[in-house]
Formats: sequence, structure tokens, C-alpha cells
Amino acid sequence: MSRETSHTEFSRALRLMPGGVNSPARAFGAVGGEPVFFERGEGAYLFDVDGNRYIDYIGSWGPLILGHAQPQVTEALQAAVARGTSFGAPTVAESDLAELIVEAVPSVEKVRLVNSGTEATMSAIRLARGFTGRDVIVKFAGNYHGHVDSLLVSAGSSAATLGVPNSPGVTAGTTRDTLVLAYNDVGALAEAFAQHGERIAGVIFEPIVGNMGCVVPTGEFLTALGEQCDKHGALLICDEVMTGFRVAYGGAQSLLNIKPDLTTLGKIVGGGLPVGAYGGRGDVMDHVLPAGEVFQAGTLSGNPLATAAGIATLRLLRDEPPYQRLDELSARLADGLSQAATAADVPHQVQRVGSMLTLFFNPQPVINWDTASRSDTDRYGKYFWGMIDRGIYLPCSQYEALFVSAAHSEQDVDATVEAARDVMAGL
Ligand code: KE4
Repeated sequence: MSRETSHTEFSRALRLMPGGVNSPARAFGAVGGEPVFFERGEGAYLFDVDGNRYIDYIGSWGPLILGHAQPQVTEALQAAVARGTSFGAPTVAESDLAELIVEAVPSVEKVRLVNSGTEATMSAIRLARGFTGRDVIVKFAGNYHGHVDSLLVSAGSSAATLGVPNSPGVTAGTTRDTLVLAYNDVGALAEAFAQHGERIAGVIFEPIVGNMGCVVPTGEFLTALGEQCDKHGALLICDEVMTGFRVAYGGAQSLLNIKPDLTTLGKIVGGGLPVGAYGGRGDVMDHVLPAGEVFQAGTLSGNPLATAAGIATLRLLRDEPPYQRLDELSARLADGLSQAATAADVPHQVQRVGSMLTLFFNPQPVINWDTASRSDTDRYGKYFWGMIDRGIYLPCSQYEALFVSAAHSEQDVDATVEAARDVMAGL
């Protein structure tokens, strides 16, 4: 498969942008080689600048649950753009999108629209601190919440040791109020609250993790999160940027039957346009400026194009829910990939919730970052390149989830499994 034009374009991009990309997740750093440049998407497929077609399992890292260039979403965007792109003033569409979110997500009474998942989590953390008057935020290793300074942090030496920066440019002062714990570790959570309980403003977590690969919470962990936060007056912040409208129309919280104080959203709520959102208890959200004192603002928040794409996407998901079919198709893919790895005697785990799943090259079930990080990432890199050379576009890291869209067919899934059989035999 020739990718000459991608190579030429990447050389040009390297001269213009750091690493030749606008987000490191796309840079193929974890799998080696050079990223592919794409020129268009259609349904389940991406077409690169050399004319190669790929079955796409990234879907822009989650937003495109309906597939690329979905006709009704495209139509809504075309109508919106003809009316002007941004007014910097209230529009009905913002209330329409807010209403869809409030009606869909059980715990969200009020919501604020922003421009990215990072903005949503950054704002939710500020709100938790402003509402409680406390400083400490708890997060979990292997959970990613965007490039929020105070969350770019590595775990301290013990569950009760505050975090240290894990990126240049993040000051010790920024992370000294962040506690990093092991996901699914009920004991560590209890210890952290025992030591810092009265200082903890909030706990932020991925209800189904996508950012260390797909990892599910235990029932005990979910119970402990709610109980500890309630007992100590901390806010539970459910980061559904990836899982919101992905695993169910009501998000992971509707599947897991949890009621967080705040929820963050992104990706699907914008239908491929830049939208993030944070929302939750009305008494908490009413602390956000101008209703309250917690500052947050944004020039393009809730802009007409992004809200048009988000509204069209959510209305389709609400009125013609694809979740049953997505679950069946994703199970077919998960089973096929597992059978391919087993046939090639490759140690693996396939972990899936709905249409997000990860094939881990790991002999053990992955329950936290410690187990995830023992995956064979070299083998994943070989698998990735074997699959891309057969026209299957997978996440370029072992520590990501792949996504099946409503545009994928059984034929696409069967072709993917066939390619995996071929690749696995040579791993
Ligand atoms: P954005 O700022 O990238 O819109 O959202 C940050 C974010 C927040 N919370 C969760 C649970 C997320 O998964 C993300 C972003 N996800 C990554 C992929 N795992 C985005 C890909 C990228 O950074 O290019």
C-alpha cells in the first residue's frame, strides 16, 4: 500500500507544526512510523491522500458514532453555515442542545456548553473547588481528562501522597492539590479520604475507562466512590467525554446506575464539531458565572455550527437508537478478534462495553494502570501496522479504545477479523 503523498505531506507538516500534528494522539508515537494523511471520510471509511481506503475504528477518537459525513448531520451543518457561523450572543440552538443533554443524562439538571472535553473537565474541577471551598482533587492513574494543568500529574509515592507534575511547564504548585490513586482500588480511596477527606473538593473518574484501553469499574469501586464523596462532602465528577452517548443514550451512568454530582461531556455531543459540556446538580451549576461567582467563559461556546451538528447527532441517537445493533456488531468484532488471537496462540484480553473495546496484548485481565502497563506494546505496534496495511485503521496506541459506528456493516467487521487472523499468524 503506497503512502507516498502522506510521507511528503508529513515532511511538510513537520516544518510547520510541532511533531507535524495538532494532537500527539495522532502522531503514531506509540506504534512508530509516520501518520497517514486523510482527505475524506464516508460512513465507516476513511480515504487517505494516496487514495487508499480504510475501515475506520477511531471515528475521530469517539465523536463519529454515526459514521463520517452522516447525511442529516451534513445537511444540518450546511443549513447552519448559510445563516452565519457565530454571533457571540444567545441562540435557540444552544437551548435545544442543552435540553437534549438534560433530558438524556439522568444527573444533569443544568449544563454549560464549552469547546472541548478539556475545557469541560477544567471547568468542572474549578466549579467543584469553588462550590466546596476546598482544594484537593482526586484522579486515577490511567484516566485521562484532557490537558488540564492540575491533572497532568503522576502518582505520589503512596495513596496519600499528593501528585507531582508529569509535563514540563506544569508547576509543582499546580499539582500539589492533586491526588492520584489506582483505579478500582477501594482501599486506596478510603485511605485518601481518611487522610485528606475534609480537603477533597472532588473526585474525577472515567466511569468506563477508554484512556488506558477499555477498563470497567468494579461494583465495589463505584459504591465506594459515591459513599466516600457523600460522607466527606466532596463532589463526584463523572467524566463522560468518551462514554457519553457512546455506551448508551444516557451515558455510562445510566448503565452503571450511578448519580454523580457533575458530568463532563464532549466528542459525540458535538457530532464531530468542537463541543464540550459540563453539567449536573442545579444547586452546584448555579455557582457558575453569571448565575454565581465561579468564572468560566468562551468566545465560541455553543456556536451555531457546533450546536447544529450536536443537535442533529443527538436527535438521531434519541429517535433511532443504534445501541442494540452496535452492541451486536461490536460483540461480533470482539469475538472474532479474540478467536484470531487464540488461533495464533497470542496471549490477549478483549475488554468491551457496547461499541468501545480494546484488544490488550496481555495475559491478565486489565483492571488498572498497573496491569494495563504490562501489555506488550511492541506486539501491539506490529499488529497495528499489519492491520493498517490491510486497510484497517485502528487506534495508534495499545492504551486507547476502538469505536464501532452505526455505519459499520457485518461485512466490514468480518473483513477486519479476516485481516486480524492473517496478521496474528505472523506476530
Ligand atoms: P478533548 O479536550 O480532547 O476534547 O477531550 C479531553 C478528554 C477528556 N476526557 C476523556 C475521557 C477523554 O477521552 C478526552 C480525550 N480523549 C482523547 C483520546 N483518548 C482525545 C484524542 C486526542 O487528544 O487527540
